[in-house]
Amino acid sequence: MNHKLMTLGGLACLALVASASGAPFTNGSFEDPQITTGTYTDGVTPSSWSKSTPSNVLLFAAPFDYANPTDGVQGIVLNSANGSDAISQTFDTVVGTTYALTFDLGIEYGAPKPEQDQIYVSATGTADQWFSTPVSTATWAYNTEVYQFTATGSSTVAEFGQVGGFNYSPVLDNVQLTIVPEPASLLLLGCATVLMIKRHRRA
Ligand SMILES: [Ca+2]
Repeated sequence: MNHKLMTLGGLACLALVASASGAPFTNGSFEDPQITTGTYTDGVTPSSWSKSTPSNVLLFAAPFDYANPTDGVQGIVLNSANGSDAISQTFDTVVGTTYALTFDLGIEYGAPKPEQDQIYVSATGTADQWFSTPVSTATWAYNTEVYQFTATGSSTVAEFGQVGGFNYSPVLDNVQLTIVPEPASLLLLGCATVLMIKRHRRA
């Protein structure tokens, strides 16, 4: 392989690595836009997200009597009083790459008896998966959960929702998108090998 081809190979690898780690998933902590401290509203949609219609997805800012954020000062309640509520975001993905959505899932504080809610998470081309909240307690309990999907397109829609039937509602915060290590690591290893060969040939 001549130097020109190897340089092109190296650049291609760098471009692949850049695109594989640049998914612009944003506002997973629901901190934007900032609402008044101690209030909640279904009239504001968190930036970068879309809500189902009709929707009673509540954006809240601590201190709030019924829910507590796990990251920052704001979070959302998928308010089951409305029957069915969902929130979704569309973001760039690389076909064939596996991603993990991690999130903190709680339940509204104040349930008069132990209650456990469920939400579903879905992503384009991947089956829905259901997650249970902690059983309601006198503390701000939550579970950190992980949903994995393999991208089938250059953009993916991920949705978090519930279908009602609960007296108290699921609380969601701290949604983060990461690439599952294997493909990226292998790609980096391949690129490192190309670059090392290139450097060795130059020496
Ligand atoms: Ca937050």
